[in-house]
Amino acid sequence: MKFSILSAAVAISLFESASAHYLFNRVVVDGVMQPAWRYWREHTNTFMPTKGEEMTLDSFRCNKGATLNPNSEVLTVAAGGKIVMRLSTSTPVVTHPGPVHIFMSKAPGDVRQYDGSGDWFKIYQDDICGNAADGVVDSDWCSWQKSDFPVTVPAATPPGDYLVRIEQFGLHGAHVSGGAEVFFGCLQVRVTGNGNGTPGPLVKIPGMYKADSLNFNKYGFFTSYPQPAPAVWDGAAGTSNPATTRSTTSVATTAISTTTRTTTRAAATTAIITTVRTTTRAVTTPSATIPTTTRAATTASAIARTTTRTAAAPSRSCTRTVRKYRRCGGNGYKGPTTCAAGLKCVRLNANYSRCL
Ligand SMILES: [Cu+2]
Repeated sequence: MKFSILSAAVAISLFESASAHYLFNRVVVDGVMQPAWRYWREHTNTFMPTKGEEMTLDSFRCNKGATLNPNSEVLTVAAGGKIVMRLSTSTPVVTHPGPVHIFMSKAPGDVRQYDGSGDWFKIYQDDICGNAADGVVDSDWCSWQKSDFPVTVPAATPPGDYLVRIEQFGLHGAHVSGGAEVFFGCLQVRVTGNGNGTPGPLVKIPGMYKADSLNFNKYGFFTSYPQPAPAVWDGAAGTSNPATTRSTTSVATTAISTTTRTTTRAAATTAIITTVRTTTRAVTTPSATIPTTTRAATTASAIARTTTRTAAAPSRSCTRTVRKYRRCGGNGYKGPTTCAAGLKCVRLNANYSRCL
């Protein structure tokens, strides 16, 4: 039964592809939605996703075409207070399965003059909120069909100007190497108060992800998502910097279930990635009842992850071809237009052509 549901999900997603993207450009203050781009670092990438090698460029900080604007506005928030980011009213909800992450980076002075080249730390992440025991489906992701993304600025955040960057992944194409889509943008925030914490672990953007860091096969059976580094700041002391590793190990106190999973994926290139993952989780402290700030210290959750490349990835070609049933043309489409070998780009209507 479950298997046929998953198969149906695969079939549906082949048709959904590029048709429903989204853009973060609103903020809700005291329940009132602000005008488009108010307090944001405005960019020119509209609702288009960023993928693969593009994640290694400076434009991965605040998106393509984002420029410093001395006339833009800065949102003032007290440390410990809440920020509510919202999607554009023309792209109102998240329609791709994947996690949400929110980062901050302190500006040396006025955030309107800061390019985001300093250190970043994570203040929020989510992944699976639905019942995952029988396998995760798209609607189990916390951000699925959501338009508002509230986050609490940790109370220990030192006062000053910050870029606050939200990102959401579309993992429907992430089974192909470099195929994960990222939707993101930066808010300009001034934190007040007298927080004296040491945020960390710290990462740089770009540098946080490689072109293939977000590879993930959502079409297999899975019950959890291996979040990429960095870990969420615990809101207290800083930690040493594990920015480039995805391995996290913490001590489990009362582990009662152990799952070992082995997945072998052939990527679009000839690279073969073998992933062995062991998850040990104590159920005596349901993580849902533990506040995010103390979770790292108290949940008995140990994840050890080992990734072994059995073949080096060949250099990627700049020309991408479009797979069967995927979009290849139509009004407003900016993606690749060449279909994979043996397929033709067939026009369905003025707005949509696909490879058949
Ligand atoms: Cu998409």
